[in-house]
Amino acid sequence: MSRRFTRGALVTAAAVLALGASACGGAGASSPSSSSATPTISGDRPASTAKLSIVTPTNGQIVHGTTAQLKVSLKGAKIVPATSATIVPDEGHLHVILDDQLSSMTGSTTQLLSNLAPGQHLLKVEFVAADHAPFDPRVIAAAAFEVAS
Ligand SMILES: [Cu+2]
Repeated sequence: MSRRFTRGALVTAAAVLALGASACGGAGASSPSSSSATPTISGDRPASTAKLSIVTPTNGQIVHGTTAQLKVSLKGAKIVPATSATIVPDEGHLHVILDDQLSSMTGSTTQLLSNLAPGQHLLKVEFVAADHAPFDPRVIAAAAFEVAS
């Protein structure tokens, strides 16, 4: 089993995330008179059949030490390598976002979060399509937890 989520892919996904965030803020600038003949590349994302939730850490949990076990429940979809440009509603992978920073992309529903600083943290996990971009509506779960020394 080779490790397919390379550093380069991670950087690409971070850029995609950043683009998505800015696109969300500045939408609606296009002229209504523009023809619909132009094919859209980034629009019209499919909906997903996935149901995602964070099992641990639980929302409000206090974690002792510098690590926390992330466990995700994913139903209605399966995880595939992030190498395909073919977008299927029930196939994708997970983006783990800690404190609004993309922490990892993973094909696993369990992961040890390490090097956690003391204090409050906001954890988000998103099920994204094989091209790293979100579904519409987004399949995302969040949990806030606190690291106590
Ligand atoms: Cu990704």
